[in-house]
Amino acid sequence: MDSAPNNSSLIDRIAAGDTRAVARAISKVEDFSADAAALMKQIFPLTGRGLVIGITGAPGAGKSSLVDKLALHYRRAGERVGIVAVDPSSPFSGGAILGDRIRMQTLGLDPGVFIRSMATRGNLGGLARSTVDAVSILDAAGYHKIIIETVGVGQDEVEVVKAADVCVVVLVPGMGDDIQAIKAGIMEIGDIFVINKADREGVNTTEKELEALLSLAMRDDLWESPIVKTVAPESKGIQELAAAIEKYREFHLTSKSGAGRRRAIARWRILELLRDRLVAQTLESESASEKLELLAGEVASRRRDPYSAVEELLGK
Ligand SMILES: Nc1nc2c(ncn2[C@@H]2O[C@H](COP(=O)(O)OP(=O)(O)O)[C@@H](O)[C@H]2O)c(=O)[nH]1
Ligand SMILES: [Mg+2]
Repeated sequence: MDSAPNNSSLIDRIAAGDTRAVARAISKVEDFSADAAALMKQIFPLTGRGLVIGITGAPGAGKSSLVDKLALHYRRAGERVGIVAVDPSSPFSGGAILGDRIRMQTLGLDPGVFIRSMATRGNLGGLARSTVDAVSILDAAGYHKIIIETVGVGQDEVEVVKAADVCVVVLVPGMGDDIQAIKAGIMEIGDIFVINKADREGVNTTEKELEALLSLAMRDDLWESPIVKTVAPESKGIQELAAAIEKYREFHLTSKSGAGRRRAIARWRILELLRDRLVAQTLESESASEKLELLAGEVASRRRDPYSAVEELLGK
């Protein structure tokens, strides 16, 4: 069956901002359905207008609360907001966390807000790719601001946030041991740092520690990442956060390093897609999937090494 006419009407509906079409398109990229590649090719020329904001941080840091209030802030300015929550631990789309469900109920009633949870399906991975594709679909649908919420733990999530136009790292007072983890990975990717739960004790100490850390690391683009203190449930600091995001957007668009970053993101997207494609192609047939299971058993029981297992899969 020819899927092109289907796609073109779907594209038209996405371009017109039809939320049901948007939801269907995102399901297609999540499921890696046969016509997803054709769809994304048509989506591409419609993208590049919205601002993509990545928000990351430890579980419980207040990311969802911040997204909630930030989205409200943008809605008051008349902007449409798309939200993509990446939760690799949740096998359900819809999000299993109570706070997220409440958020979905309040914001979700607003037709100017689109909320979607992404979760890994099966063992083929592809979460990073499908998330970035979902962002493109929302961009094509004319959402002015697209916010990605991810837990800053896995490599995939860090990559996804790196693919945003602006990366916001959320911390809380009294980080203690956390600061080590932060140094290790997430620190370099923050364009803006938020100390949320600023109503708690230790906020000044944390700010000083963070300032000290940031002063050690000079960025290539010479941007000095600001620190914004927030109390999300009370909407405190949201205005300042939005202003910092806007300031970075202006800086990013005008600086030379902005072009370099866009190129790095483009390269990452191509590689990610290539990786997904090759894995999918290699494991396409049922016999290959069975073979994977067989090989996994052999490697686990040390009868075989993983390198020759890969050669076996590729060589069929
Ligand atoms: N005291 C205080 N609690 C907060 C603040 N922001 C969020 N919380 C609470 O912290 C918990 C986790 O928030 P949530 O937004 O779900 O965090 P997430 O896991 O990072 O998305 C919830 O109970 C929030 O109500 C804050 O600024 N101050
Ligand atoms: Mg959350």
